[in-house]
Amino acid sequence: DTVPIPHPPTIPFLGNILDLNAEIPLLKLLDFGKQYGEIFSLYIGSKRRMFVSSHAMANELCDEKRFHKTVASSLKELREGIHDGLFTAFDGEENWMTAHRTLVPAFGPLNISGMFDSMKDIASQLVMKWARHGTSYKIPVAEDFTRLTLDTLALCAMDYRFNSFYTEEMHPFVSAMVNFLKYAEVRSKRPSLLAPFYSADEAKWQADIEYMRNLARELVQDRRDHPREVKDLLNAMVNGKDPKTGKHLPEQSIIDNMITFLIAGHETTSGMLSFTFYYLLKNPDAYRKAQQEVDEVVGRESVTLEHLSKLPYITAVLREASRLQPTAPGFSIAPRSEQGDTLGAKYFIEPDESVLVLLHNVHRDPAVYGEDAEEFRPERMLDENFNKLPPNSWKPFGNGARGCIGRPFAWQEMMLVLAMTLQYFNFTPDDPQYSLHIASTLTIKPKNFSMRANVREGWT
Ligand code: MNH
Repeated sequence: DTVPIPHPPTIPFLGNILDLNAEIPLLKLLDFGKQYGEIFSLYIGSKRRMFVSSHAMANELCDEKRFHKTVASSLKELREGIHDGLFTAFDGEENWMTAHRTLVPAFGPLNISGMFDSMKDIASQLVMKWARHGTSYKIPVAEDFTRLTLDTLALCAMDYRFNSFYTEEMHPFVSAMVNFLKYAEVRSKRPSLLAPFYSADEAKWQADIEYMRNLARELVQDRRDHPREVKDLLNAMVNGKDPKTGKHLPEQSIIDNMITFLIAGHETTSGMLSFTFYYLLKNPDAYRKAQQEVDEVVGRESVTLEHLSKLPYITAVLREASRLQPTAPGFSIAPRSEQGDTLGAKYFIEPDESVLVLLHNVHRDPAVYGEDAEEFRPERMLDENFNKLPPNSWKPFGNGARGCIGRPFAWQEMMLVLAMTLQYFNFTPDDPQYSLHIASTLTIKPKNFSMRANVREGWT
C-alpha cells in the first residue's frame, strides 16, 4: 500500500514556491531533507517534485532498469544553446547515443593520459602565479582554480588557450558562458509566458549563445582546414566515427558538445579543488599526511603520470571532499514505466514526475557512514574501505550511462594539481576563523574562501 509523500504546507496557486525563494535554494532543500527524512515533495506551482535524502532511496533510483535521467529546470533551459549535447540530451535521444559511442574512447584512459602534458602546462602556470605573488597575495581560491580548469579544458578539448592567468578580465567566451548558465537558472524559475517582459535579457542570452557557437564553429572549421596531430577532444569529434553506424558526428553536434565540455567540466572541477583545500586547511592532520605522501612518492622530482597512481591518501582526500561537498549537488531521475513506480514499496511516483537525489544528504546518511558522517575523515575512503561501501552510496559523478563522461579527465587534473601544489607550497588559511559559506549556480563552491601560499624551503 502506498502512503502520501510528506511535504511542507502549500499555499494556493504558488504551492511551495516561496520556500525556495532563498539565496541558496539548495540549503533549503537539504534542511527539508533533514526535517522530513528519506523523501519529501514540493509543489512548484501545481507541479510536484520529489527530493530524496537517504541512501536506500538513492540506491533504488540508481537502478537503471526502473529509472532514468530527466532533463528538467535549468538543465532544460540550457538546451536552447547546446540542444541534445551529451549533458542536456533527453534520455534515449538519437544524437546522445551517437555522440556517446563516438566519444567514449576519447575519454578513455589512453586518451586522458595523452593529455597529461597539457594539464601540466596549465597547472605550472598556476604554480608560477602563486610563487611569484608570494605570501602577500590573498589567493582567491575558487577564482584561481576556475582559471585553471577553464584553461585546462580549452587546451585539452580544442587546443585553444584562454590564457586566464595572464589577464584580469576573463576571455569573452567565458563571460558569455557564465551569463548563459546564470540566465538559464533565472529563466527556469520564471513562467515562460513572462518572457516578452524581459526582452532585453532574452536578447542578451541569444547573443551570448551566438557568440559561443560562432567561436566553436570557427575552431571546428579551422581544424578541418588545417588538420593537426593533437590528442584533443576536437580531433576525436572531427575524425572519430560512431562505431555502430560508421558515420562522423554532424557539425551541430560537435559544437554542442564542445560547449558542453566547457560547461560541465570547469565549475565542477574547480569547486571540488576549492573544497578540498578548505578541508585540508581545516584538518591539519589530513593536510600533513597528504603532503607527506607527496614528499615520499614524488619528492623533488617533476610530477609524472606514474606518480599519480601511487597516491592513495590524496585519492582518499578527493573522495572525501566530494562526499561532503558534491559540487554537482544532485541529479534528476524519473520512472521509466508509463505506469509510474513505487519507491521503498510505499511512495508512488507518477510517470511524468521527477525525483532529485540530494547528494549532500545521501552522502551523510549515518546508515552508511556512521555517526561521524559529518566529519572529514579521508581514512574512510582509502581503497580497502571505499571498496566495501554499499552500492550507490558515493555518487558525485552521477549514475550509470548518464553519469559523468569526464570523470577520468577531472580526476587526473585534480590529482596533478594537488601533487604539484603540495609539493611546492605550504598553505595557510587567510582567515583561520573562516566558516564555510556556499555559493551556488548550477554547481557549488566555497564563497570568499582565501588562503596564502609560501614556497617551501629548497625551491629557491
Ligand atoms: Mn561531469 C555528467 C559531475 C567533470 C562532462 N557530471 C555529469 C553528471 C554529474 C557530473 C553528477 C551527471 C549529471 C546528471 O545526471 O544530470 N563532472 C561532475 C563532477 C566533475 C565533472 C563532480 C568534476 C569534479 N564533467 C567533468 C568534466 C567533463 C564533464 C571535466 C568534460 C571534460 N559530465 C560531463 C558530460 C556529462 C556529465 C558530457 C553528461 C554525460 C552524459 O549524459 O552522457
